[in-house]
Amino acid sequence: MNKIVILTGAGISAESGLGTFRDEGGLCAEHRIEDVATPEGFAKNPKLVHEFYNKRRNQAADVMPNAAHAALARLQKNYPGDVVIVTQNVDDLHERAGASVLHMHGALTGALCAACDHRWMAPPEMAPDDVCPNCLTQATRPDIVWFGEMPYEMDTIAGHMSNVGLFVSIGTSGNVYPAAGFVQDARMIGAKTLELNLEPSEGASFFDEARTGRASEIVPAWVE
Ligand code: BV8
Repeated sequence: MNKIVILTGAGISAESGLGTFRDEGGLCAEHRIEDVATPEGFAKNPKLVHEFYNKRRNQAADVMPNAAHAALARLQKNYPGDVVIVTQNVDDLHERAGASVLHMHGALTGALCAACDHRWMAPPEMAPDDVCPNCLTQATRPDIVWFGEMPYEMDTIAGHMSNVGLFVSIGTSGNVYPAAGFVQDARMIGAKTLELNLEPSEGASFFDEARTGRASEIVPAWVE
């Protein structure tokens, strides 16, 4: 019971300039989730989905990690092996701040072949007629976990959660499962739970403590 497990969502990257999903004018306002973040949507219109992720991949490459990403990387360095960061985000801002992170919903920097499961670094622009460098099939897709697909790293996450002493949720609305259920798993084994968010999330009532504010302010304050 000695691990700090931190779950982050789109809100931690908002102040770096990346859109969240459900806030005013967010990604959900631009596209229906069914059209751009499901396997069915990709099958129906792979060009639209590639364009959606190409735009986000290039936006993420153009922005910088903020003070919240930096504070979590510092915390991880100060407590080697005891601070686990699990992110729902598909940007690479945690890594670029120097943290190691588990991407449970995949990553914009990844490309995947649906035919042979080969993974490689995604080019800035992906297109439906791209060919897998391994099996040469035109079955490439962004290495992203869409709705209805099994999130990545679930066994590793469960292993860390079985030793969690403090669960911290940062910048997530608590709408998407199984991530939104982690706080209840933490409570079940007696961990302390803390929410750091701009406003109370859907799961706010499950947290022992909640601090509201902008991540770039309240996360460094909490880490210090
Ligand atoms: C699965 C990749 C099973 C795509 C994403 C149980 C109950 C109900 C539904 C389900 C359930 N179990 C499964 C489901 C279905 C579904 C689901 O949860 N649906 C919801 C909508 C009801 N879940 C799934 O399909 C998952 N798969 O369970 O598979 C299975 C089992 C066996 C075999 C096969 C399958 C897969 C879910 C993953 C979907 N992919 N992302 C992409 O990124 O394009 S989810 C997507 O939403 C992103 O990852 C995003 O991170 C995530 C969550 O959103 P948030 O990060 O919370 O962002 P949001 O905008 O909502 O909130 C931002 C927050 O930040 C706000 O609270 C705001 O106040 C705050 N904020 C804003 N600015 C700041 C700030 N905070 C601090 N500072 C600021 N400056």
